[in-house]
Amino acid sequence: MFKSKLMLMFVILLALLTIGVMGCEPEEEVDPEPEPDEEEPEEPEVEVGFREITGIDPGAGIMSSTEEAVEVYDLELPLTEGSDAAMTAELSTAIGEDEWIVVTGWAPHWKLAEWDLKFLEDPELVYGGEEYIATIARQGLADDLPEVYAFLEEFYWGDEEIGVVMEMNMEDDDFLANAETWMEDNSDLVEGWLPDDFGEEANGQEVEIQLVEWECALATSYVVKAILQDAGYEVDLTSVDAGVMWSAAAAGDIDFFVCAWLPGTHEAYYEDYGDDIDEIRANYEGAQIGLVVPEYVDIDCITEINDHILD
Ligand code: PBE
Repeated sequence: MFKSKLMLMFVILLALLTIGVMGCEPEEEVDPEPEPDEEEPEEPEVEVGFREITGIDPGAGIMSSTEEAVEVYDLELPLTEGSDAAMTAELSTAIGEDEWIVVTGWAPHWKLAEWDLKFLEDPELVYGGEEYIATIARQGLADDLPEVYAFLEEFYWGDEEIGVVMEMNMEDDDFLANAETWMEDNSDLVEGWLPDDFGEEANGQEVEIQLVEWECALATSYVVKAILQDAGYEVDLTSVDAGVMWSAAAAGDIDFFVCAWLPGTHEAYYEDYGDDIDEIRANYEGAQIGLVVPEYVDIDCITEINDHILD
């Protein structure tokens, strides 16, 4: 009897000890099994591949280069037409949804600062090499508006400058107000482009400029307009198609434009109109065109596009 009592006490003690020891152990954090209804909703599968090449305005040189690329690389994708603004809107949507997209792209453009993008390698060099952006005038401008011409002979800027203006334009599309702000913030640089007593010959004379609504052209053209207006010129700046712009300068219907892409992108226009215009100078160097995809798109070369075609 006594023995069995002792035995019982021993068992109880052991049990207590065991509970005590267990209680000292750091509590293991066991994740509760997720309740089925608490599970993450399944992400819809992102389709990996392309349905089209998102193009821009049909008059852009990059559109004819891309038609050539479609032939040279036998690309099984249609090239769509649109505009620079529509193309960046589509880029934005696709990137927001991690979808694959391939666009006609170029530098300088704010899209390259806004998103992680890459140019696809172009082993056949369909898109050519480095381009420069030129200021093209009608013949006779040097005689008719010498002061304006003297300014255009100096006007040249780089990534830093055009990048700031494009960024301002991306955030707020009051292009003229942005150009005026930039001009005030960069008065030393602007002064350096201007002949002495700039504006002396202005007297409200009209200056006609055209542009195509590419971001780089908007930035450059509005800065030039702001500078001329500030000096007392009346500036008429209108948006047109690239072909219209080249032919208008050749016909002497406008004074100048600042968004010619040479030697490759506007080569066909140069062949047609080169003899009848005055190429003043490069206003930007180191431009590039090509096919552009977001960095997460898992190809690096145009030749890989056909491996990723969606029906
Ligand atoms: N771009 C921008 C133009 C020139 C400026 C490359 C779209 C073009 O392709 O003609």
